[in-house]
Amino acid sequence: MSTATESVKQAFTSMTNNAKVADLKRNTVEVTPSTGMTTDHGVFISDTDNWLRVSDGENHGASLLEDQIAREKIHRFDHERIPERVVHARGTGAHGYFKVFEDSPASKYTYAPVLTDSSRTTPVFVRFSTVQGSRGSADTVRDVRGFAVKMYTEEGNWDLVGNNIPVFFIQDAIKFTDIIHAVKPEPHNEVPQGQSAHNNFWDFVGLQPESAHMVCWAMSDRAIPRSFRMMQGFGVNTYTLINSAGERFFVKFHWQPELGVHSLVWDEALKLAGQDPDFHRKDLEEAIVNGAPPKWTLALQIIPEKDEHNFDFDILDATKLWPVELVPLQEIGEMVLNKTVDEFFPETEQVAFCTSHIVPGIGFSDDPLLQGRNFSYFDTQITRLGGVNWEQLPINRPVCPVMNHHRDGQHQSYIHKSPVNYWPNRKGAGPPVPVEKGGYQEQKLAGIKQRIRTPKFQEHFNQAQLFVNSLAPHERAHMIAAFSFELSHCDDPVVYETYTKLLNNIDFDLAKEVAANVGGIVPDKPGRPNNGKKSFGLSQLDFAPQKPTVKSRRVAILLADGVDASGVLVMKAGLKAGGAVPYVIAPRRGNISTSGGGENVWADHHFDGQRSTMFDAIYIPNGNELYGKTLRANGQLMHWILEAFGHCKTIAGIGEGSKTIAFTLSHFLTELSFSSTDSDKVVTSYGVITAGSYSLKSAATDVLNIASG
Ligand code: HDE
Repeated sequence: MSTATESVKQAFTSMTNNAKVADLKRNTVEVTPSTGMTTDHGVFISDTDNWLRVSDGENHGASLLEDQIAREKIHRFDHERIPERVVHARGTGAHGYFKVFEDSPASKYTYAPVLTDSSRTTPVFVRFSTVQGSRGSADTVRDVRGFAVKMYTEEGNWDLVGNNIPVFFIQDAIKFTDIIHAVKPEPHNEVPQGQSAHNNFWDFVGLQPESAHMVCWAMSDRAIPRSFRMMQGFGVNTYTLINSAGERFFVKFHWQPELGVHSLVWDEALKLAGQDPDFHRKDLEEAIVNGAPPKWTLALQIIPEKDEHNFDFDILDATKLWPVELVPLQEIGEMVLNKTVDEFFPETEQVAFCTSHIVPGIGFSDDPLLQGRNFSYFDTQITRLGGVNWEQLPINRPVCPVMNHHRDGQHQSYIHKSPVNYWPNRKGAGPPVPVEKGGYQEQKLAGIKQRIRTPKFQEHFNQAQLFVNSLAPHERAHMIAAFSFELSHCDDPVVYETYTKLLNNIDFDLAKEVAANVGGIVPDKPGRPNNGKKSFGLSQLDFAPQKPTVKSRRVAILLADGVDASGVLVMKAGLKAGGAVPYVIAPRRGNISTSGGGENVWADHHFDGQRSTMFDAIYIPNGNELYGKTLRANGQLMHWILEAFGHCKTIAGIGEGSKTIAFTLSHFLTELSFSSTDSDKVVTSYGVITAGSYSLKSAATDVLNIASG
């Protein structure tokens, strides 16, 4: 998919001044053609194609087990796979950096240099993921997205392991096994893959109302992002910060994408899952190698310790967000992802995050979900990465020194030069010794040991209503469709009836519509009154990019023999100048003849090799009369136009191109009239409003400006 050459990629990579990337070089093997092939113990190999066997030269005899070369090759292959992550198995990652703004207010709240020192550039590695599916599942399924950030700070690694949704399904970590068992493929037949649309998930969430708020987010457009680059990230859990005066604050972390928040529409997501299961993975790589590195602003929500109980929800409850009207966002720095990985397995697969990895100046809260997570992440790596030394793996090791008395274990790769491996020891002050001010000091503990949930943890619907009330009409329509799709996939009436009943506690009209669609019991009165509240930042429309841009947007230029070459070249150059990624698509891949006998145009793909779903916009240039006729006789091309129109994408054309668009749309959508068939005019369409329409409209304007310029 990538249009950039390897040299562009390398040039870009070498621009990256990144301490972690430099550190990884210690383990990076430059594979050169002149390097002779060896076994793992370094002996040269002269034949890797034929197993050593007994033969008289004419007849094959037995293959010999003594052939170390053959045995090693097969051994190594037999053990290539490691367990996939028990959740978030499917993902992709990139390197980058985090930098604090010069006017960051963070030093009021923390002494952590990573959040306060604007002279620093902190290397990061970020892994985005889906939750439910296996490693090979599709990218565009309806699911929560993981947003895990590892910051290699000078004080040690800080892992902010977040999601693209600000709340979670459960309040207490002890329920994690249950929610994950319920959402994962069912145990008797391992169905479905990459979906929550099945009995067990809806059975569980119907009986566990604390999940109501998060379920609404998961049924919203947030769960089908257009790109990892166009979604927010949230730490979700409540952490703490401590400043140099010893004052403590509760904090929530937010990543705000520069490109705004955009989603696919469901039909696109479904089709892409088959047409291009790696759509998000490739999108991230394509943006980075084409010089459009994604960027996020890090913002904090801060609550002073003394105000902990001043809210009608518990600020330690991960099923609740902190409305920005009550706790405003404070922007403190930005993160840029500007380098793809060199090899997927040692970097993206072996990277291991732990919520318990924090640095001095940042602390935990008593959030019961976070407390459980702090146990789980370290623990799960032991199975997944084969032992306790997984923090020594190149991608996981800090860029600052690591020094302690931990020893041995499987895959120990450090050699410690010391006669003692315990503390205290007779060497007295000899290293390593505990230092005066280390991490993990600022813990607050109170209370009596009990298995309880406090009263505020028992209210589950207020914020679900807040979320639903805040959605734009099209977002609400998408949510109704999503609930209806999912519950239609549950064939047990107990399941869909229970859930539609629960929905009535959130929104009467929503519950009525969904129940009617899926065969639930349609309620005749609300389950509880609607609180009527709304909040900023819950609708995606609140995240229009500050500067609308076509940067990194994929544009398909559809054409056929007889096209006007200059129209194609001008448009391509204009799009490239704007940072967009144009592809030429024609009835066949290869040279396409142009009108007037000019230079041929190269088509990157044929009409059936790609689909409109893979692009943000389509453009059809002008050409000669025969060209126009050819276009209008091509059913596949019409499908491109109609499908893109149905997905509310920008469609533009000039001359015969514009005629073709108008012909197709008015032919198939007879209730719509397109007045502009004038061959000098540009025709555009973005149909009815849906998610992402803001950006698509802006993209349309930009494309047209470029085209007309
Ligand atoms: Fe995770 N989660 N989680 N989770 N989670 C894992 O750790 C867990 C939760 C999140 O790209 C596992 O290394 C528990 C919330 C991400 O490698 C595991 C609980 C949030 C990733 C685990 C939660 C997340 C994981 C599996 C409830 C959003 C992928 C593999 C108390 C803030 C990280 C691994 C990557 C991965 C446990 C809930 C985000 C099993 C027990 C809430 C992004 O340790």
